[in-house]
Amino acid sequence: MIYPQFNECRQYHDLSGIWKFQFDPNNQGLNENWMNHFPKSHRFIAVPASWNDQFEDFRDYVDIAWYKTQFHLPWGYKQKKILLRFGSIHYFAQVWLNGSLVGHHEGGNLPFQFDVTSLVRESQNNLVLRVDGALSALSVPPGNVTPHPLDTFQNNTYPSVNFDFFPFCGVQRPVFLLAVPEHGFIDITITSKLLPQDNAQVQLQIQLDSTIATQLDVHLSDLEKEIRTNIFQLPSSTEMVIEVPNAKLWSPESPFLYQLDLRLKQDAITFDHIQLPVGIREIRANSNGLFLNNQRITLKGFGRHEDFPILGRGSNPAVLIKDLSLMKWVGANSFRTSHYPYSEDTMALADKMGFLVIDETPSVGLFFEETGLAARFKLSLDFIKDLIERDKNHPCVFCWSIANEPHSARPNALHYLKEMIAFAKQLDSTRLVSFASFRNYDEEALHFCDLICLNRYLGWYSYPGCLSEASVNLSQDLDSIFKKFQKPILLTEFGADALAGHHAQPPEMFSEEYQSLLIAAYLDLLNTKQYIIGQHIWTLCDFKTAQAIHRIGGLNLKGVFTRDRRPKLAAHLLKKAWNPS
Ligand code: BDP
Repeated sequence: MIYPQFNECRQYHDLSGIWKFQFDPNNQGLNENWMNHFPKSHRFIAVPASWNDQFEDFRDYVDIAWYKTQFHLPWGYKQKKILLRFGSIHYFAQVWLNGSLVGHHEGGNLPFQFDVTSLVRESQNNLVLRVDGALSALSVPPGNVTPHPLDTFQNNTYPSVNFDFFPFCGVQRPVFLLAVPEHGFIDITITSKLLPQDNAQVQLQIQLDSTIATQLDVHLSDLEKEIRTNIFQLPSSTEMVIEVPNAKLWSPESPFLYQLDLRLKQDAITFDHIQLPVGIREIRANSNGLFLNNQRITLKGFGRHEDFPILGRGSNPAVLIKDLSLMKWVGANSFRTSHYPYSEDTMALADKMGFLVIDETPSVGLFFEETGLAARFKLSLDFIKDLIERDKNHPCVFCWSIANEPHSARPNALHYLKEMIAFAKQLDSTRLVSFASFRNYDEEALHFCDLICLNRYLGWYSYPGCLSEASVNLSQDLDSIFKKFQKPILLTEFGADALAGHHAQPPEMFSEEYQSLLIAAYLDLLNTKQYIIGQHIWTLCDFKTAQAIHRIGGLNLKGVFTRDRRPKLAAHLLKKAWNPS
């Protein structure tokens, strides 16, 4: 799916703003034909943003709600193919345009689009959505599931979820009306390869509808030459290699992006045009470490959440800039999109600002066996495919994470994890594949990963308050895992809750001092181990969770910044540790 472009051939119109909105706790809307007669008693809602924090009375509501907006077809869109594109709706969406059902989509964090050319009118278009936020044993992530005795964590939360973040619902990313050429580019895959003597290749796989095209022009910025191809020789799927002498490589320190322009022409007139940034870089991992462009690199960064007061999980450019700037300020060069795909803006900005990203699917809290396994497995594969299709051209993505902390003690888990990892590798052989594990050296699925990602909470959930015992045990734990699997290890999570402004001497749990000391102790230990390729602190900022006995104020306080992005002591410590003068 090509990200919306704005040029002489493709346009988009952002439908974000204030929409009409109606909660539907009794599931009346379908019977009462709300797609044609939206209730007069409706309230108003901001799009994009989760619905939970916009009102005083429905914060914990994770069920059905309806949205409505109206739009006119912008000038110039009439002769084009018209698509409606949704960046993300959580969790299940049904879409009606002018009373006709256009389609539906399951899954809260990936884009989907529908061709509405035959339904759209020049004016007064009514767009209505029915959004069901409920999670179940059949959804990914699952929710409202009774914990299994083999599960380490027995979640008892309100709302009931199988993970540790608030199940925000609604239209959480922008809705675009797109005008695209009727015939044109369908998909582009860009890969790059380093060659000796600073040369490189950019490889393109282009899928197009060549019905009316007579010529394809390819241009990579900074290179003198334009590649021109006679389209009659091209099948609808074609490959092409661009030689790049003295290539400028992409890295977090120097995130150089070439610009690729692809133009489809009919009799010398351009009728489709795609522009994409291209970062040339190569990544590999082995027991000696992680290598970017043949140089060993150490990852410093965070697990994060898309989370902010009032917006919930709604995307907002200012919050995004703030978060990536805070990470640069601290000296980070990497983050993981824990525990779901982040906005497309996030990925584009990570390319530009220089972050190496572990791109994670929404498969968090996955369990194996019991009700709905087939449905969860199918969805997990669908989401791997959709994520790779969406993000495959981003140089920032170096690793796909197919799950966070799957409950893999159950007998069936190994088979399913193996299949999921193999599927990701089959779709993309140019990147690493892994998942974040909370288990020990008995996690047999680590055999299938290119890189071992571990989440560890010694000094917090185990050895609470006891940092030296935590360090000793962590050290043994890591050594035994490396000994068994002989693969590089990244600590994808470690940290401690700290209530901002709460201090203690001697340090104790929940104080800023204890959080800093725990992080410092981990960094000291990790820096002594050659097989450790990096450190991701859990987390960048405090974030909202479901209510639970261990979540004061419905917040996970492991942020080194508060939820409103103010630094705790640990942020200053990291800044020193990651920017040695
Ligand atoms: C880890 C989970 C993460 C939680 C964290 C915690 O991966 O989502 O927020 O624990 O408890 O196990 O803080």
